Amino acid sequence: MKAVYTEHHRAHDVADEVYLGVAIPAHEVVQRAGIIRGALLADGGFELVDPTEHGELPILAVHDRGLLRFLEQAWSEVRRQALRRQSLVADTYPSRAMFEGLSEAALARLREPVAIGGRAGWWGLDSSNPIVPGTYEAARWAVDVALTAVDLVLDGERAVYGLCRPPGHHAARAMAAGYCFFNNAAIAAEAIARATGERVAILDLDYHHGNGTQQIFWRRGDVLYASLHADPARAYPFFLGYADEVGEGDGVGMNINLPLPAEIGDADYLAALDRALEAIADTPGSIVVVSLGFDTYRDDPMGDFALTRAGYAEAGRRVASLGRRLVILQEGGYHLPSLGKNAVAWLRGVEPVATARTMPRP
Ligand code: OKP
Ligand code: ZN
Repeated sequence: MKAVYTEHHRAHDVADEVYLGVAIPAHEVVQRAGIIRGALLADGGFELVDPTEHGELPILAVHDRGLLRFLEQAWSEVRRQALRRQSLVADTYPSRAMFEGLSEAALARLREPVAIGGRAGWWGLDSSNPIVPGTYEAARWAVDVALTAVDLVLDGERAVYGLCRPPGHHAARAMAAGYCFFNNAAIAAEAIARATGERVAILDLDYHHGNGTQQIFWRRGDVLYASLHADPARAYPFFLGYADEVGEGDGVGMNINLPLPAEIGDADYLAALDRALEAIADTPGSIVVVSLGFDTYRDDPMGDFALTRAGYAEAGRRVASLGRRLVILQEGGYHLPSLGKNAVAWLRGVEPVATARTMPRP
């Protein structure tokens, strides 16, 4: 299997994140991608491919131009103001209750502030998502990783893995959030929809609900979003991800949330996966984008699921059995000792050793 990877992810080098008001060691760290890359190379069944640059247009097909500009400018602004810090976290977020009672017209007059602390709040959601000097560079390349995986699949590959870092599924049209800046999977799905004219399905298997992907395609009848994730009643992103969120307008029925309980194991998880796969099989289209997270692993420090490596291999097999082409993009997963082996197990489930390595070529 081809795997798209670039060292540019290293530019997004975060030391700490803010959790309930205190700095803790960051979860979404540089080592994550190197560990997965190393495991792919050690396995031998993967061909590493460099991403190619795709420019701003595919990003602007999904995201607000203001978000792109903010992320591009944030660090030079921090430097210009001579703020002495290694990372930028918003000072003030525009909470919904602040605007209670305002008319649509008054809401429409709300504007991006000039001060950097306010700008970060305007384009952000949560305090766990610091911006560092190389964030923009890395986030742009993560999009290029995803779009290169799309190119390869459109050129005929059956399944391609994009080792995106930073991840993307919490980023909405006009918002960065939860370690995510640009929504790699949404940008990939939009590019596929435009290139093929077909419907596209996004299967989100990260532990967290992909609120950003849901938001971007909420009213779209041509993009199916199906997600298995921790019940938002107990887990980030807290405010979205419930089963009754089904889409609106043309998108009614094209958003499927399967919130899951703590301690869920392989058997119950795979049963939920089958429900999502049935919905995908019922939707026309030949390509599925997978948002793949390993924070569902039993030892993950952030998740509370109890999945095993064997469960990942089976999940990969079942997704492959859809018989559709797959653009598989990395999202979360924070248990460093298991991350590489879990990725290999999942991807080998899609493309077993026998086909990749030992079957004679015609
Ligand atoms: C990103 B992805 C816990 C705070 C968590 C952000 C979580 C982002 C997860 N210390 N806040 O979906 O894996
Ligand atoms: Zn996650």
